[in-house]
Amino acid sequence: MNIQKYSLAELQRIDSTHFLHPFTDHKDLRAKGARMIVRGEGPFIYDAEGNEILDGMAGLWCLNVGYGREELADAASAQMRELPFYNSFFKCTTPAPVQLSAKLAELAPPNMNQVFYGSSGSEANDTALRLVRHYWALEGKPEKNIVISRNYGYHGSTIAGASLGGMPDMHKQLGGAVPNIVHVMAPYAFDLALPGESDHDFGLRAARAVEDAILAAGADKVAAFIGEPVMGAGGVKIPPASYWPEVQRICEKYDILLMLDEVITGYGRTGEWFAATTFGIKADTITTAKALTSGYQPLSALFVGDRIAETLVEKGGEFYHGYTYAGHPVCCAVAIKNLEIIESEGLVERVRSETGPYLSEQLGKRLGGHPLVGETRSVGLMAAIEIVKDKKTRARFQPGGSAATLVRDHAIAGGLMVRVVDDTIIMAPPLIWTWETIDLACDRLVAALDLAEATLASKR
Ligand code: PXG
Repeated sequence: MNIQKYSLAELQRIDSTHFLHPFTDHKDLRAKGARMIVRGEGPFIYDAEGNEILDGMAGLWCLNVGYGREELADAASAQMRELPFYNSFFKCTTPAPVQLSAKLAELAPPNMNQVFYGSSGSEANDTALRLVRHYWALEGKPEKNIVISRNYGYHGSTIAGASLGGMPDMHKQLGGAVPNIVHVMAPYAFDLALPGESDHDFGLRAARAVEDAILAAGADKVAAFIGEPVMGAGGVKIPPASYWPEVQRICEKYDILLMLDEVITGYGRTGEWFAATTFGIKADTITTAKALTSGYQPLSALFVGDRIAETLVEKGGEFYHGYTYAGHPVCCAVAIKNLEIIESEGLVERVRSETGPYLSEQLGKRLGGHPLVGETRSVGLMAAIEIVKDKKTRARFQPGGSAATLVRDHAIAGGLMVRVVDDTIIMAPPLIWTWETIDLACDRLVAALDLAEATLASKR
């Protein structure tokens, strides 16, 4: 788009007048105007004032292959010229989603051989919720329909997504959530572990909260448990190693389906194609979106495990659910090319054996000793930095979130885009980051922390 036609101030005025942004305080936006990003190249984004910013958030957990990939533009353009769209309803199909489905079945865990497409993670989770309930109805147990989810979980912003998620502010605005969803504690050791409790014990305790919820409701009433392998939007909360095996054991014991939400962790972020592999989880559904196309096109794929898929086929009858754009050929063509790039450049292996371990080490070495840093943690290229007032007691500055926001603002001004959740700084950069990019990000994080410390030291 030719922004030269407009001044930045004019674009910002039009933006705040006509564009209702997601998750935004609109009064605040009108007063201050939005940050205008105009271009991307490799790991960098550029704003309308010409600033180059290292994108520590990959767009919004999306651009695993980075910006400026001509091949993806070419794939979209070729598909648009040949067949821009045809639906996949009424026993019709098109080649691109067929090819993509075969590729996805090859990459996914062994029991995942079918996918259901949508345009977003929220839609895919809506499908997943309907599907697990439909599964139990087909199995003659329609009363088995409660889904257990977790505080801090994020599963999207449709009514089903927000109901599944564990964000109280979102629940308050729902005007009535989807019924029969129960929330349990998150495996967030930094805030929730008891004094002296080991990570291992805390992980088991957090998993057993799932069992308590099953027992409270009655196992014959519980359809499924849903969780992100690593909570993303809730603050990159990485569970202790003891957590997922115990959750798995509990789900198996009570015959509860296990739904994984890998909208953020899918396609290499944790150093495996899916975090199910990183954490050794065997799921019945896996929700994916975002990095499936590296965000170049809106597309979600819900993997449906053999157990559910076989029941759908064997018991027959129509599943009354689907979206116009399910299996959109342009989005699928871009996804195929995106997966090819991830594969041919060895990005997943690079995260697993090189950049992931290096990021973890550098965050610890260079930031861990800083007076504002309570903890650094990461898995693959997904990281969190806890900002505290007191390293020993883990007390936070007040009001909550203000200290991390200050650090974030300094980071962005210093050329590094990061996100903040409460008092946690989070990062999820493109998988093309190298050791040098990680060094640059750490330089900018240290500078931002020092600038924030200069203001915050007097408040201790
Ligand atoms: N599940 C997970 C785990 C997600 O992270 C969704 C579902 C919903 O996807 P869609 O495509 O419907 O947005 C997400 C999305 C943030 C942020 O602030 C995170 C998401 C979306 C918007 C903002 O970190 N994650």
